[in-house]
Amino acid sequence: MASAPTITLELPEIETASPLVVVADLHLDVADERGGTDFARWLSGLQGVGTLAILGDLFDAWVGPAQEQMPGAPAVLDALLALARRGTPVLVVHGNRDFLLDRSFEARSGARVLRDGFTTRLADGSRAAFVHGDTLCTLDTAYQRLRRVARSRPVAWIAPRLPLAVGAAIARRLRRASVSAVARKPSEEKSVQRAAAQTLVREAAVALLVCGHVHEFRDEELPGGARWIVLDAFGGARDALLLGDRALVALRARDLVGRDCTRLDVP
Ligand SMILES: [Mn+2]
Repeated sequence: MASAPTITLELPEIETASPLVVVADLHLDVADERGGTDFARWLSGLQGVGTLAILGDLFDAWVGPAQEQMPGAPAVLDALLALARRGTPVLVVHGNRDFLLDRSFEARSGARVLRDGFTTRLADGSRAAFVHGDTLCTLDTAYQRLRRVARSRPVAWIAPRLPLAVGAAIARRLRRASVSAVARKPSEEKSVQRAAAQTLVREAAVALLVCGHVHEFRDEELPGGARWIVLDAFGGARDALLLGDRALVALRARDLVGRDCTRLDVP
């Protein structure tokens, strides 16, 4: 078996308020005027959420600030901003499709962007780490190479300078490529690796690791006793995680709408 390269992540410790609600992999298509409306409605239906964390691939493609002007973007950006103004801080972790979300997005949405993920102390005093999950695909060396190039300085420099037409064209091509990528289940080799999850848990000294990326729920114990949860893509059967003062519940995101999330915190 090929040896897995070590990927060093920057996981700052962020203060979060309980209940912490976590979702991932929305893959919103903002080229479509209605591409963000369901999610925007979901955001405006949230009540009693202490902190909302979105673990990457919020957008199916994001090539820079020019995309803020695309037809479906304002609905999403406005709804994020409204939630933040209602007193729920929003954390957005970069996914492999929207790693160019930057300060311009932060200013427009009121959300805080975290490049690699973050750690936090949960209400019971234990520590947890939250990442997108692509960095756990350590056996997919071609992807990890691409990831390094995509996140290099030249790319970060050019992205905010792209005019809308160019940005939209690049996003369109990425999106076309991704339709098949989302439908196709990754092979075991290209998927998230238990060994990588175990390494992350040990290095970050956490008892819980939560990620998305592979769009398939799992909840398992890692050697050493830490818990590893992978969320379904948004719209799936277990696409949200609620971490409250008393309980950790995996549930359907749409079941949170219109309910006081502090009351869902039951063991
Ligand atoms: Mn992904």
